[in-house]
Amino acid sequence: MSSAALGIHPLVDTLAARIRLCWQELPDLELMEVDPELEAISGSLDGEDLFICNELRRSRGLRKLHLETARLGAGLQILHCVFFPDPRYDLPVFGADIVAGRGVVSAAVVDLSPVGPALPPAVSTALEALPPRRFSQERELPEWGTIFSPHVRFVRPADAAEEQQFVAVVGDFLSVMAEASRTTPAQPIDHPDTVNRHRGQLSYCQQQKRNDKTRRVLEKAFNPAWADRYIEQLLFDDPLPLS
Ligand code: BLA
Repeated sequence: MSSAALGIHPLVDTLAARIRLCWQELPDLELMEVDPELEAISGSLDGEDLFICNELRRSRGLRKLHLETARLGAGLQILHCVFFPDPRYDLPVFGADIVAGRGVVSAAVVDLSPVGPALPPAVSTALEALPPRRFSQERELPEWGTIFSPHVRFVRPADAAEEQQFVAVVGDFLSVMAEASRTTPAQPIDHPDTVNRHRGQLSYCQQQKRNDKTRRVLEKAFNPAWADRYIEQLLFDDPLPLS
């Protein structure tokens, strides 16, 4: 079935395509198996269609590339995407979240988030050099949002032109991430910087798990135990211990 027939907002569709295109440009791209129970989830809730599609890859410097597209209940469509770095590489976390309902995008977030006190200098420099892109409705970050970089964009796109502009911002951030993943060297697994980045990624995952809005939607669509397992094992699984 086409995504339009499934009722997916065009912004979700366009961004998913943009992210898959970026994957193709990443070095040493590999498929990663998704738990068959979680790859394509469909069901119904109060007579509404419900489905979730999960795609996983990995590539040089990135332990897990996750793209989730979902339609949950009455007209709620979500794109969730995270590129988790391998802690041996000095790379940020790429994260994006789009929440649309009844044709309106209420939240569009994208960031390259640090796993230490600051972003890698080359990443900061590249982000600072991006073309300025303005949105009429900027949104305020929640209290757990201290994990995001100063470059985070969190907006409510006002119209189709701003939606297209958000796609451009995501494209900009993806290019910076792809370039960094091509050029950043690996450090030893027991290097103090690796250990610190591992800790930083754990804390990124912990903060994201404080987003009650994600948990509430999943609990309502499924149940609390399912939501908990899904968040812990797929959305924000901790990086493997270093030893
Ligand atoms: C907000 N995330 C939300 C909202 C919902 C979800 C319903 C509220 C929308 C709004 O305030 O307009 C739901 N997001 C989901 C669900 C999934 C999901 C169910 O990804 C997955 C199945 N969230 C992320 C990532 C980022 C992120 C990677 O998963 C950022 C990089 C951010 N989502 C994020 C932020 C908010 C949000 C900052 C606003 C939270 C708030 O205002 O309290």
